[in-house]
Amino acid sequence: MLAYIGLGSNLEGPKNQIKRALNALSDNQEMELISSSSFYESKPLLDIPGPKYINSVCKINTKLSALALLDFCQEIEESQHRVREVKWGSRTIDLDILLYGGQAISNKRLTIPHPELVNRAFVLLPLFEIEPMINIPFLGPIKNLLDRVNKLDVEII
Ligand code: ROI
Repeated sequence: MLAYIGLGSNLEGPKNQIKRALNALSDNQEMELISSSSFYESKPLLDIPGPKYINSVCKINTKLSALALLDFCQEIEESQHRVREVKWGSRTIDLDILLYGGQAISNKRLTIPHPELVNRAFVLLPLFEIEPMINIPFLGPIKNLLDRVNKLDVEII
């Protein structure tokens, strides 16, 4: 199954945090890392105080189920000492499954497509970079979504 994962970090060397998480994904025998976007820098969403974020999106091919993939993403977060303190708070690493094949999934642990995908230039821009022709289930061509968000303040680095 083809899946897309969004990565974000704004603590303890964000670029290295993202690189470490990408390495962990590519080291897993049950998936293949196909591509990953450039790194993008932006202020925390909603102007919540805190350091700037680095974000990236990667494409994988995996045999894992969506929930098993979520388990693995959370293992990576734990191994990089993600602490869940406050909602919307700063974090060393965040891995979000954005898309899993063309599937729509909705259960206690997982909503796919990721519900905030459409609102976030720091996700849409890197996804567009690696998959410019993709159609998001229910939402349509990524180009149309991108036209609707504010791309100011998201800088490719
Ligand atoms: N803001 C930015 N710019 N990038 C993120 O990855 C990010 N992640 C979050 C919140 C706290 C919503 N803000 C963010 O989880």
